[in-house]
Amino acid sequence: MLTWLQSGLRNTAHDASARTDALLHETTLRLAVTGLSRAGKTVFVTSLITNLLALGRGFDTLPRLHQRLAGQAAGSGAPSRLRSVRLVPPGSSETPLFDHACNLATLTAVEPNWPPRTDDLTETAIELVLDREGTFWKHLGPERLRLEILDYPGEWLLDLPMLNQSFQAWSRETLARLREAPRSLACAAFLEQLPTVEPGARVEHERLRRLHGLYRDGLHACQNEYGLRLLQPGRFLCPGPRADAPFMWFFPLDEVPDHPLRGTTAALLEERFEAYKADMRARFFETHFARFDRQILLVDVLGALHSGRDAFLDTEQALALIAGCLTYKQDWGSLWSRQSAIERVAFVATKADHVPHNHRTNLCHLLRDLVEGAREPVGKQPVSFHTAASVLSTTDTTIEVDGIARDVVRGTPLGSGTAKLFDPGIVPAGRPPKDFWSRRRFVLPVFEPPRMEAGGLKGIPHLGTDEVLTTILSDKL
Ligand SMILES: Nc1nc2c(ncn2[C@@H]2O[C@H](COP(=O)(O)OP(=O)(O)O)[C@@H](O)[C@H]2O)c(=O)[nH]1
Ligand SMILES: [Mg+2]
Repeated sequence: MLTWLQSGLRNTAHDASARTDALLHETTLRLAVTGLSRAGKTVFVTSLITNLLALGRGFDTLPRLHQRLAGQAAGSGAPSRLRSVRLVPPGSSETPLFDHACNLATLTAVEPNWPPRTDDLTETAIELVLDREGTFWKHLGPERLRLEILDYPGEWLLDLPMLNQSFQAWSRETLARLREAPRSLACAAFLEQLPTVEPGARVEHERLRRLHGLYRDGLHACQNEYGLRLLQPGRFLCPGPRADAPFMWFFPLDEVPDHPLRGTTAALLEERFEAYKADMRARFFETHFARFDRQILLVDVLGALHSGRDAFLDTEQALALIAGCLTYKQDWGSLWSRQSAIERVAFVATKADHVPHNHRTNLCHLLRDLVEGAREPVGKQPVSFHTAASVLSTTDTTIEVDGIARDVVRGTPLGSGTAKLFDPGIVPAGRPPKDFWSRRRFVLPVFEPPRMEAGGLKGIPHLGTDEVLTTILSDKL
């Protein structure tokens, strides 16, 4: 009994001292990274962590950050305030761990490849130990900046407006959109079967499950075959955990009555819709989204530009919706009562190594136009715009066409083994004019990542990720 009491007291004293230490010496920031699928989130986080760890080993992998930490004396070889960097070992969190080691191993393999697809929220933490600035504060000893990095699918943010919608309103809005080309083509099988479902009839479980499958397949076809992005519900595309539980088996329904009778199709689908909203609210919006301090939003602007007009306009609308979620406090019911506002947002056009150097400024202007044109003004918190390539996989070069110099990039298409020149064409500095779409554009190639030292100890070549990080953290460095 005495030993138990002694150990209890020791633990309490230890906890209190750890809390005081954290209060004095530790700053924690929850840094969320999102973007629609294939925007480059996994690669971005892998590159950032690898380069932070390499910076801690003394390699100048993130020059902007290094400069910021060396302060006035930067450039004169002055020591940076950074003492060390480490990945914080996982504790007992319920959130799946971001698999940095596995992603890095794939990128730095003898035959380098891109990390596998992910569609769930994952988390990891990295700790920077920094000398304090100013003679007085130095007496307190070094401080720790703990970055809790969360990678989550941007598709989930597209569900935010659904939280305030009834099943009836959502169905009406969704079906109106679905009946327009090219959605109507991708969802033809679902739209053909929908009239066979009678909202007031008794539930036929197998038929409803089949219709749900057709709706879900239709959304996938919208994304994969037509490059469309404004698709709901987001978890039908990026399921995350509990992907196939019965509450997910719904689809939009024509003519939903105001108060569907129990036991009817409309009542069951409405019940599932409400259960889906409650689950999204509890598992994501209130637990994670409401607690982010900083947000990095990655956008594959070039990918959208090369997918044609319909895909581009749809991505633009999805981006407007997401940007609105991040930069505005709207009346999303009780959600915001638990939210500490996102303090900074960085918008990043990714995969900028697909275009040569002199096109990257236009790319940044285009991103800004897409976001700021969506809503005016963009919000109260600091917002910044960047272009980046998390893993620089090309080199810039110039060729001559009919006596005129043209800037292009050189890279090795994945699996081809031979480097090729790639001319991506003009990147417009704002929303493209109508005639832009009549020009022929080809699908952007997937380039092989560059050969790197196994383990990435010296870091990963990149473009601009240091600028993104330094901007989003500047007030804490
Ligand atoms: N060339 C190039 N390709 C990239 C870069 N970042 C991502 N990609 C490509 O985009 C794909 C999707 O990236 P990923 O990080 O998995 O996207 P996520 O779905 O947002 O996590 C990768 O498999 C690569 O082919 C980059 O910096 N340069
Ligand atoms: Mg991913």
